[in-house]
Amino acid sequence: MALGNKESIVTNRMDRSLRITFILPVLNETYSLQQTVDTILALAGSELHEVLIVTAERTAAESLAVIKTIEKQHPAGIRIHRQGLPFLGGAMQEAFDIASGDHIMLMASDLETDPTLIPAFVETMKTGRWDIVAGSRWIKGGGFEGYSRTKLILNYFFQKIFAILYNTEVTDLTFAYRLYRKPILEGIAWEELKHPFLLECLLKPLRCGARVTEIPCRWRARTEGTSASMFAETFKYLRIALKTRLIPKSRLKRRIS
Ligand SMILES: Nc1nc2c(ncn2[C@@H]2O[C@H](COP(=O)(O)OP(=O)(O)OP(=O)(O)O)[C@@H](O)[C@H]2O)c(=O)[nH]1
Ligand SMILES: [Mg+2]
Repeated sequence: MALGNKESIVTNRMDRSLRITFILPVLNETYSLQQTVDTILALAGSELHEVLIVTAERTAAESLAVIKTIEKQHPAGIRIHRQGLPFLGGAMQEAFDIASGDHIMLMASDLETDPTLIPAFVETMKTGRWDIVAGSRWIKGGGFEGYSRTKLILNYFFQKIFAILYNTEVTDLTFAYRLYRKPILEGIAWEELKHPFLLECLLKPLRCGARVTEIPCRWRARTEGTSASMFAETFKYLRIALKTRLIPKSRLKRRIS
């Protein structure tokens, strides 16, 4: 029996590969990075377009050695980029610019973004009309393991403030585990170079009208290396949230000269 128009559109969306660029920024991970890449390659199947590993000048020699091994193990599908801009925000801004897939998966290589959840992101993106599928630690099924108490309390209140400011039902605006339709990121004028970029890259698309849904994720503290995020930077999240809320929509996009 021939499919009706509506049914065939849905079937096409399910069948078509998302062609995902998985962005993996790396500073000091070794086995966590290897496990992240292995899991992506095992689970992403035909949805995979490329794994884009972003390194910095200060990426540890041990991590660079693991990256070399990964390149040898998987000559196709792995791309390495040495960032020019500084810090995590700089790494992500450049990765957004050079990613060549149709979708972008924002994640980390320290296993705090559990790679076994990739199929849940893919399925949610394929079955809804979403621009962004975001991981949330604050909905049923999500959570934190090994997060500091002070950070947890701050995180709770920040989420509430951001949700009110942006009049959104999104419950986790700072967890950088998200699957984006690439066009929703294109042309946006980014400014943060450090960790608050992870908030900016959800708030600016939201202000541009992005349709966002969430899936539950459990965050588990890394078992190797250290976080590069500075507690003193925490209040910069408030600054970018306020600034992004107040600037006119016309200034959210880069000017084309
Ligand atoms: N290329 C690159 N990667 C980075 C940089 N800073 C952090 N990363 C990587 O980005 C990922 C997330 O960074 P973390 O510092 O763990 O940040 P976080 O988990 O959001 O912060 P916490 O909640 O404080 O742990 C990790 O895999 C880091 O190795 C950077 O400047 N350049
Ligand atoms: Mg981390």
